[in-house]
Amino acid sequence: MKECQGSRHAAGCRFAIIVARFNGTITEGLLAGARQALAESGVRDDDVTVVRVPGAFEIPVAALRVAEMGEVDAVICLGCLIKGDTLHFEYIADSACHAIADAASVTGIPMALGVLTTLTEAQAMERSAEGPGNKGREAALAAVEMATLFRRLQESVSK
Ligand code: DLZ
Repeated sequence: MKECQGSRHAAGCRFAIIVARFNGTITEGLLAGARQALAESGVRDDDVTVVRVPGAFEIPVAALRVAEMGEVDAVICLGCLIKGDTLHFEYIADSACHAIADAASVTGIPMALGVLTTLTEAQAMERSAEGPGNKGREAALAAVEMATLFRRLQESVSK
């Protein structure tokens, strides 16, 4: 029997990070956490492409386009939606999350979801602060695991 799982070491893997500019203070914190986690996983800076988009709504189409180019092992999606007084939050959160999942399914490229959906700015600040609870970091680690899993899977089944 063969078993296969990803690793924490992703040297040689290539990643794209799609980051929304909306709620920029928060998303820059997520980006810093993601970049740090990739560096700790042995990923070279040259193997990381950061793509900036206006808001969370634009993340999926950018993720899809990058994945379709076939040059990355995984895509990390970073954004921040904070609940306001209108229904915008629900619409954007729902469509962004579904479309990111669809983009991953259609392309077969793993996409890590690092889009915060919080009730308050304080909750978003907490989840984008430096440290182990940073959700950009968590998303990057998931991307590392999936990227390395898929590379190993390729080796394992082609033996
Ligand atoms: C319009 C909007 C609103 C109200 N809230 C957010 C938000 O909390 N987080 C976010 O990333 N983007 C927000 N946007 C912008 C939309 O994502 C999108 O960029 C615009 O509707 C233009 O398509």
